[in-house]
Amino acid sequence: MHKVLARGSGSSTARSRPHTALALAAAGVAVFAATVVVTATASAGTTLGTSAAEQGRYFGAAVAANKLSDATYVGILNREFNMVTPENEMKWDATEPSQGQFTYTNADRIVSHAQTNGMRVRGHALAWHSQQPGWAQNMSGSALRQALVNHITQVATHYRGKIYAWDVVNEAFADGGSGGRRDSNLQRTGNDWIEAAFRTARAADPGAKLCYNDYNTDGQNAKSNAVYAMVQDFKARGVPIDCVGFQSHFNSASPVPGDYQANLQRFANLGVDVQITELDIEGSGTVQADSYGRVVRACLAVPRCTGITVWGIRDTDSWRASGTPLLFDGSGNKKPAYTAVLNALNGGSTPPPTTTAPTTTPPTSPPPSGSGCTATLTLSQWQGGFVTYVRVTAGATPLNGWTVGLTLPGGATITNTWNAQPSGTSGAVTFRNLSYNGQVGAGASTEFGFQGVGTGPSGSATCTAA
Ligand code: 9MR
Repeated sequence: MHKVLARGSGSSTARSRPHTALALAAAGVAVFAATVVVTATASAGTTLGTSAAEQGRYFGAAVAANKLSDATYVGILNREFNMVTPENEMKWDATEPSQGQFTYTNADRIVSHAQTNGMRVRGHALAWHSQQPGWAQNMSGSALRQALVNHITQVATHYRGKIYAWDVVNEAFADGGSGGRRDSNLQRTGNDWIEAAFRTARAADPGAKLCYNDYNTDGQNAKSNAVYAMVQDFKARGVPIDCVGFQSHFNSASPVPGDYQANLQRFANLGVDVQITELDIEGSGTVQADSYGRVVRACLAVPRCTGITVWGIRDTDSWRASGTPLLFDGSGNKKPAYTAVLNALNGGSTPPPTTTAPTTTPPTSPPPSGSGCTATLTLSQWQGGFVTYVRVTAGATPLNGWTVGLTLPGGATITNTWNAQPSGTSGAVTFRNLSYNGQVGAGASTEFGFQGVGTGPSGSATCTAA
């Protein structure tokens, strides 16, 4: 059930991104590896995924396993997106249709497609009042609590190491002005069911970011205030929570709220990442396109907004197809909304981040003549935060795995890494390749990146072939 609240419309303000040349200059921070910076800036991305990656974000889509045999669908998916969310395949009714009998076939197909094609996965959803199997719907009390904990343990363990972020709990708060929890069989097991779910998920997959996900929380209102209070309480008490997902299903009765960016920012200020998790906006033409652009600019203006996922690929793939809410039409053509999103990711009407003259000569990195590899850093620094891109280039021998080492300045903390596995978040850190980008041909290169708070690394990086 959605959109029972109609919010007042409001115009969202276009904001410039924080990591502009101005911010760089004001911060007086060295930008180096000039050649790479110029390349990255001059060649604005031409797909949603690459353009988002240039901003240190991902761009994802909800994917249905039964569409992976549709060539047009897969063509767009592989070209445009670098994150996937299984639309239904990881839900409780799909993964545990009979108690204790787990079925992962369809979800595994999506995860495997993602891994093969260099995409990451948002897991959706471990605990939800809806789409429960019949046997769970009929349970209550401690038996249901135990079944939920077992479900989370089993599913999160099955996918351990393969999930970027889990929607651990979905839609647990009530609509309207009550500011309370939604009544459900899960809620009736005790108010601590949400924290029990998060603690269980952390134990099963310590490497996944753990998110709370909901709708009608996109602006400040009684419902989002209640979620905010829960996140604040979890942070204060050490309940593991890393991110909050804002579904962002919009239509004319429930448009992008005027305080969308401010609402994302206030959650980020609690010390969690924020993600736009199920974006769709009903409509067409420039009106729809403008709303999409506003959403993207809001995310880019919030340093801890780590990515955007649209809830389907073509309009005909949407669970609300009649509202034509997505970026591609039924034939797979790009809509004006697509162009608005891409332009927003590439800087839109705000000036692109002009490259500041390098104050440090980059360690020039011709492909190494011997075996081994080199790592070249590109730093984008703004007041309080940074994004670092690292290009790994193979020498004369192809790489079968690589490790990059660097030291972060004191006070710097990594909050998000993509395309590599970091060993830590501060001080001396190493980054290992993931399963899909360890193999690099002789003289070829691959890129990973990380985002953080504080001052980004301005020294050199080591690269070691596995
Ligand atoms: O897109 C999903 C659709 O195929 C299912 O029939 C529906 C059943 O509840 O769930 C849809 O996905 C929902 C998501 O899991 C949670 N937030 C609302 C989504 C629909 O917008």
